[in-house]
Amino acid sequence: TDQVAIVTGASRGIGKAIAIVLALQGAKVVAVARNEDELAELTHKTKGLSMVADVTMESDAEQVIEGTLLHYGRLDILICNAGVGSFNELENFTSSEWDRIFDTNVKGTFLLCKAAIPHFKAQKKGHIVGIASDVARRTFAHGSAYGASKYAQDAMLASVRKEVRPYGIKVSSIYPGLVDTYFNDTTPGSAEAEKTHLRPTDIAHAVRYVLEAPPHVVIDELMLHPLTQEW
Ligand code: NJP
Repeated sequence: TDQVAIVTGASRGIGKAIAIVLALQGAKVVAVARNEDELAELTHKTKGLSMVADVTMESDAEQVIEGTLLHYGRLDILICNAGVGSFNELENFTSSEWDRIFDTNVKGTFLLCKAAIPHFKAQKKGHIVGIASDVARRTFAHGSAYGASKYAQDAMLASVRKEVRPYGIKVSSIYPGLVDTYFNDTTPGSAEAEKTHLRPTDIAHAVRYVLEAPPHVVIDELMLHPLTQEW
């Protein structure tokens, strides 16, 4: 397809894999993140566009949507993937770490959707894909900040799904289990993770599947886990 897709958090991990898989499918990919060098390396592969932007900033979010429309003249798909997490007992979280997690995961998704939806409504077409988490559906010790942010992001997108459906706009949420990325300052590629984690490309193929649903079908939710993960 020649669809235009914005992928946030595309410099590494899951977002990078999504950007590459969509580009291989023929999409024009707009890769968004803060790290300019990693983005440049990616767009060399995707032959798409990259935009240095911080999803927690309203002006950046607006510029991503406007810049995409200026460059390609259209926008079909928004993948809200940028996200951060860290894990601790509640009383050990600093207020600023709490804010960083919520600003990125919740507000970042809000700001990108807010900027894109008027455009999707005007064209009576569009697809928002949120990379949520299985922890939007379960709780665990040390997950108060991250888990609460993912429940919030999930609830927001579930509400938005009902708001935009009358305009022919799809909202799909993907709930991965453990994925081998740079998340929470880890380094992918360890022998242990190979046995216990999904790969970023597993999530990218789930995104591709969701996007390929026929026009009259919307896949609202898709959860996937490594076979070895208990949850
Ligand atoms: O993490 P990582 P993942 N503005 O650290 C970007 C969810 N998830 O791929 O800005 C713009 O490798 C950052 O780029 P940069 C998770 O909650 C994961 O695992 O240059 N971009 C980088 O490209 C998250 O929603 C697992 O630093 C910002 C990317 O985000 C999504 O998957 C399990 C940004 C993070 O890459 C991708 O995470 C699960 C900002 N303010 C859900 N802040 C898992 N890994 O196990 C960060 O269920 N980024």
